[in-house]
Formats: sequence, C-alpha cells, structure tokens
Amino acid sequence: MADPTEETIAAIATALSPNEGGIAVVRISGPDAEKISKEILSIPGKQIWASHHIVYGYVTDQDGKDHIDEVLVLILKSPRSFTGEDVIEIHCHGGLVNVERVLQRVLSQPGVRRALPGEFSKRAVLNGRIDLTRAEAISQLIAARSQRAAQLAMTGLDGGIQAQINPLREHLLNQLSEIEARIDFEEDLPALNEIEILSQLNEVKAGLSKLIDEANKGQVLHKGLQVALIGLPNVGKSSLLNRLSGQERAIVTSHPGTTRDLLESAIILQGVPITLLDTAGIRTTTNAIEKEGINRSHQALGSADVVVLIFDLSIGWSEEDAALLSKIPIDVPKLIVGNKSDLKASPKRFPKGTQSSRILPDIRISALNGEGEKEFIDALLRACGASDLNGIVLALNDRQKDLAAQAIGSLEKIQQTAENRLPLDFWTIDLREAIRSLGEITGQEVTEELLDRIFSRFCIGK
Ligand SMILES: Nc1nc2c(ncn2[C@@H]2O[C@H](COP(=O)(O)OP(=O)(O)OP(=O)(O)O)[C@@H](O)[C@H]2O)c(=O)[nH]1
Ligand SMILES: [Mg+2]
Repeated sequence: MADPTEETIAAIATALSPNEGGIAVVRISGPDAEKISKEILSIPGKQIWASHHIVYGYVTDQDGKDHIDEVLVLILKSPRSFTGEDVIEIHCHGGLVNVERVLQRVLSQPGVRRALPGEFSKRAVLNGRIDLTRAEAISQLIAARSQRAAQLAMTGLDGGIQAQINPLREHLLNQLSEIEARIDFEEDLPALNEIEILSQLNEVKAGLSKLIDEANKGQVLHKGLQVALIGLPNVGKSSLLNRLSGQERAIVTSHPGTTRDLLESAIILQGVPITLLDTAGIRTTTNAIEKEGINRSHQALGSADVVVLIFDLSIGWSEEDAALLSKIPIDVPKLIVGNKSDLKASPKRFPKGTQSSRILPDIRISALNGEGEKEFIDALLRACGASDLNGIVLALNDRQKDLAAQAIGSLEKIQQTAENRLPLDFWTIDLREAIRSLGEITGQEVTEELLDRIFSRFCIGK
C-alpha cells in the first residue's frame, strides 16, 4: 500500500444542507490533485493555471460534453496550501445533490479516494503546516456554540496553547539535561542543587495547574450546561423557560399538570450555551400520561449539571418542596428559586437552616414581569462555576487537559523520589514522562496511531 500521504484524497469541505448554500467547496489534496481536476474540468478561454490563482469553468461529465456544474477553481500548490500538498478547491453550487455529484465526478477518477474525517488536518500536521494544538483549535472553532467559545478556540488557533506549553516543556528539558549530566559525569561537576531543581519543577507544576483550572472553566463554554427546572405543578417552570428563551416555547396555563413531557430549549447566557430542561411538575397523580412525565422529570434530575428547584412564593415553601429537594442527588448543585415575587408572599420562607454547600442562597423572581431575572442568571452561572469566565483567554481540551494532569502526576512523583533519597536515575524516569506528556499536547511526541485517534473525531472535509 502507498504511504498515506502519497494518496490523493477528496471530500466536501463545507456544511451540507438540502436546498441551501449558495456555494459549496469540494477539496482535493495530494500529488494527483491537479491532474484529476484538469481531467474533469472544462476551462474556457486563456486562463492562467498557476498556484494561488482562480480559474472559471465547468465540471463536465464522463464524455467531457455535458456540464455537471459551473464552478470556480482555486489552485494551491505544495507547499503553500492548508495540507502542504497540492490542493485544488472546486467552488461549486450548494445543495445536497449538486455537491455530491461534483464529488462523485472527482472520485470517478483513478488515484483518488474519499478523505477520512480530519484527514486534511492530519496531513497539515504531518507536513508541519500547523501544530497539533492549532489543528485541534480549528475543530473547536467549527464546533463552537457561542461567540465566547469561538473566541477561545481562536486563541488556540493563533498558537496560544503551543506558546504556553512549549516553554514549560523546554524548562523540563533543561532540568533533565542538568540531572543527566550529573549521572554521566558525576566527578567533574559540582553537586546537584536538588532544592533548586525541585523548586523549578514546582513552578512548572503551578503553571500546568493554572492551565487545567482555566480549562475546567473554559470547557463550560464549549460543552455548555444542562440545567433542569423542577418543582411542584403550577409554580412557573414553563413560564421561566419561556422568559429565558425569549419565546413561547412551553405551554403555560393556570392548570396544575400542564407540562407532561421533557421540553428542551437551547439558550446562551453570558456566552455559556445552556440547555434548559422544563419538566413535568412533580406530584402524586393517577393520570398515566402525567405519571410518565413525572418519571422523566426524575430522570432529568440525574443528568443535569445544575438543578433549579422552583417554588411558589405566594404559597410559600412547603413540605412537598422539601421532599422534592431531598430527591435531588446530593452532589448536584442546586438553586432554590422562589417565583411569583409579584404576588403577595406567604410567610413560609425557605428555611435558612437547611442550606448545605451545594445549595445556594435562595433567589426571588417573577417569571411574569422579569423581576430578579439578572440575579437569577448570575446565581445560575455561579452555581455551575461559570460566572468568572471573562479572564479566560485559553482553554485546553479534554485530551490536552488529561495530559497536563499526567505531567503534574509525574512531577509529583519526583518530589517523592527526592524525599525518599532515591538515586538520580529515578528522577529522570519521571521527568522524561512529564516531558513526553507535554510533547503529546503539542504534537512534538506523537505516534501515527495517536494522530489517527485524534483526527478520527474531526468532521469530514476538515
Ligand atoms: N403572578 C404570577 N404568575 C405566574 C408567574 N409565573 C407563572 N405564573 C402563572 O402560574 C401558572 C402556572 O405557570 P406554568 O409556567 O405553567 O407552571 P409550571 O410550573 O410549568 O406548571 P406545570 O407544567 O403544571 O408543572 C400560569 O397561570 C402562569 O401564568 C409569576 O411570576 N407571577
Ligand atoms: Mg409547565
């Protein structure tokens, strides 16, 4: 089999949508990109076929007579292209059927095959056009669900992650050479200043911890949060969902037991993508449909990142509310919200004594007139640890975060090695391990197999 980078690959690089898309792009990359394109194109007049030029023409059928589509063709010769290989981009008309026809015509040629997910990006990395952190940032940029998430991904694309990790890795490499020199030339060099080395390693550890901390916060921006609104019937769960989504998403009536099914609404609060779950009001009922709805409410309790328990201020905090509160899993952050603050409040308030660390101070709102909405949103974001996101400029993804944590683990082992007065060889083992973990983040130390695993999660055409 040919070396994978010797093969020419092709895929649709733009999003596919039926009946939509003024244009779409079919990308071809590899040594035969030019030859294949010329075979299927008819280029009228005297146009210049040269790198970084655009030519106008038609994709033709097998006989070269009938036109399949009218297109613009972008020519990018190696190494000045995204993949570093010869790349031809055929900008054709959009719509599902048309683009697929153009791609099929390309694939009908010998020596070209359909690209695997992320294969263009993988080649870009292998050919040194971008580093691994930038390739992953592109994937995050495409998947961004909010402006803030896109902005964070862009920092990665600008090389921000590489710029943070590289100096830390360099630092460790320097320490490693210090130690190795002592192992190799023990007699010729002054004794190792172990305290100094350990303090340097601690600095690296602190740098990594900070990155992990920011990653945890930043991931909220990428992944978003599931927030379940629960409460007794008629407390105003659906009204609150409608207010936060800015539309009449859920049916609201004065009839207890209106909502019978889980209802989702995707909203963005201060840059954080949030999936709100409206649930059926929980009570004892004999109605089979409502029962099933209540079952689903209980399920939603288990999967939510935060549970918002709503009660009716005009009725006051009741034993049923307390019973409901006790059903929420202990480790899920909970926000107690008193709704209908526009009505005369009952003296039965949420008892302060029952507050634990996972229950936040109660909030009073009116889903009817919007009173307390801002305080509610702030409290909600605080409850999920997403309130203080403005300072974050960079966020490692899960893979990078795990590797940073592994590096910290290795550095901690060195601390122990030192305390146990073990020989210097033991220091180098863990130090090398830490260096390798950081190298895997940036792609300086990755195997082809690992790259395959990373890029297989990318979308097709990227
Ligand atoms: N005065 C006042 N009425 C409200 C407020 N929020 C909701 N309501 C009213 O309370 C009633 C119930 O509201 P819903 O939003 O349907 O309540 P729910 O919790 O979804 O009820 P179920 O789906 O039956 O569990 C409706 O008549 C709403 O207009 C509020 O803040 N103030
Ligand atoms: Mg409802």
